[in-house]
Amino acid sequence: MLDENSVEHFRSEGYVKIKHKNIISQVNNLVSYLREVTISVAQEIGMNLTDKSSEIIEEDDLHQLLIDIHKLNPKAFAFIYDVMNRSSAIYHLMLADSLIDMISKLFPSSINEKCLVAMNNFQFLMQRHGDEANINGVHQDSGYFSEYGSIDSSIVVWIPITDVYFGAGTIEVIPASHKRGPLKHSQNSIKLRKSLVTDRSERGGIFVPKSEYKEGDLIPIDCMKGEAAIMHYDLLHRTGLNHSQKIRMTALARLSNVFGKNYINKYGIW
Ligand SMILES: O=C(O)CCC(=O)C(=O)O
Repeated sequence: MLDENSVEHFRSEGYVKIKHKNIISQVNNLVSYLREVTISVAQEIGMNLTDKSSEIIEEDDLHQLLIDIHKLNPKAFAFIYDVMNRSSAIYHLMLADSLIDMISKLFPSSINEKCLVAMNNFQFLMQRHGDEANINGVHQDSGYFSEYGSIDSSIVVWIPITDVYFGAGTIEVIPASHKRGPLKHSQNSIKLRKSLVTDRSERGGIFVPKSEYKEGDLIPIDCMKGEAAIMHYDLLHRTGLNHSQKIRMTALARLSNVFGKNYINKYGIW
C-alpha cells in the first residue's frame, strides 16, 4: 500500500518505490509473452533449441537465448523488441488491479480536486549487457513527453522485469530535482544519440547539460522484480549501465491526471 511516508517521499524526493500484490503476476505474464515470441523467432531463424525446447525454458535461459538471437541476427532481436513494445501484456501490467488507484494518490490535488487518470507512452526496454549505445542520458520525462502531460500532475511508472541494481542497469535519479521544474534540454543529432564518443550522460534524443548538476548527485534506485519506481515528470534521471550477465528489462508508462494544470496544454482548457 501507499502510506503517508511514501506519499511524502514522493513529494520531497520526486520518486518512490512501491510494491503491489498484482505486479509480480503481471510481470510473469509479460515474461511468458516474451518467452513465446522469443522461442518462435529463434525457431524461425533456424536456431536449434532441442535441448531447451518449448515453454519450459527458464528465465535465465531466456536471457541467454535473447543474447544469442542478437548475436546471430540483430534484426530478429529488434523485431522482438518492437513486438514487446506493442504487447498487450504491458497494458495488463499497468492495469494490474488497483495499481492505478494506488498511484493516483501521488498526483497533487487538481484545481477542482478531481482525478481521472490518462495513460500514454507505453514502453518495453531491453538493455543488453555492455550496451552503452541504447541508453538515455540525464533528462526529465517532461522534456520528451510534456505534450500529453500536465505541468504538475504527470508521473512515470517504471517496472523492472528483472531485479535491477547498480551495475545491472537500474535507473539513476537526482533526488528532489523535480523541484526545479522543467529544465531546458539540448537536442542530439541522430548521429550523436547513440555514439560512444558522446558522454554517457548526454546520450539519447535530448539531455540536460552537465553544467546543470553534479555527477555525484545521481543515485541508483535498486528495484526488485515485483516492485515499481514511480517518478515525477521533472525528476532528472538517466539509464544505469548494465554489466550483469542478464538483459535489463523494464516496462514503462506515463500517467497524468487529466484535471492537472495545463493537461494537453495546446487546448488551453485548464
Ligand atoms: O529505463 C531506462 O533506461 C530509462 C528510461 C527513461 O529514462 C525514459 O524512457 O525516459
